[in-house]
Amino acid sequence: MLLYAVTDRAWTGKQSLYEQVECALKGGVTCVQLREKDLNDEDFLKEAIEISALCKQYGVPFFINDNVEIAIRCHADGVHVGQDDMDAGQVRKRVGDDMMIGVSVHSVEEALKAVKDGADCLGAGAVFSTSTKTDTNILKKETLRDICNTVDIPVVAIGGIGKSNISKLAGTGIDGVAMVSAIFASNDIENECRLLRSLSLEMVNS
Ligand code: TZP
Ligand code: MG
Repeated sequence: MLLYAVTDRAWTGKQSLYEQVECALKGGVTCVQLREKDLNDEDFLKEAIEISALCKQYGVPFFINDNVEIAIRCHADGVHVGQDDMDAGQVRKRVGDDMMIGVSVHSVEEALKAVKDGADCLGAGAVFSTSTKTDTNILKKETLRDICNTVDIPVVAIGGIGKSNISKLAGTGIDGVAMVSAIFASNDIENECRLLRSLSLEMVNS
């Protein structure tokens, strides 16, 4: 959970998403979430099967965002749901005990409910302002700290994180950082991830 890459095809072109994810894996990301907001199910599943196999080669857990059925069909390691998606308790019933469930939370209450519903990890944010997701508010650092102090499952911060501000998250108790644009908008994803990984490690250990 140290360096969690969340995909976005907005910056594909020179490279396909598959190639971008491979660069991220070579650079040392420790988790990959395939986040597709506009793809039809057939293309989403095809891509999920390919990227799932790629992540397996690198021994890195692979999550699907939102779409529980695609997660089941591609044998993902996990599925990540937001507060507006299928309720985590329902997801647990659908996927059984073997698949990890990640849940987006914005408060201690949501975090506690997610744990009760069977979540394995939490994404908390947005910790900084971001243009990648528009329907999100800034989560106070104190709230992030409270969430981390309250639950005993891994918590990953998300939203507007990049190399210039990772260190500001030190002391919050998070287990790692999730990023979209800092990784996928980079012109050199592999080296960027190498740097982000070492900064993340420094942050969680400080
Ligand atoms: N959830 C909360 S903020 C966010 C998501 C998916 C977007 C994060 O994107 P970026 O580019 O790392 O700010
Ligand atoms: Mg969602």
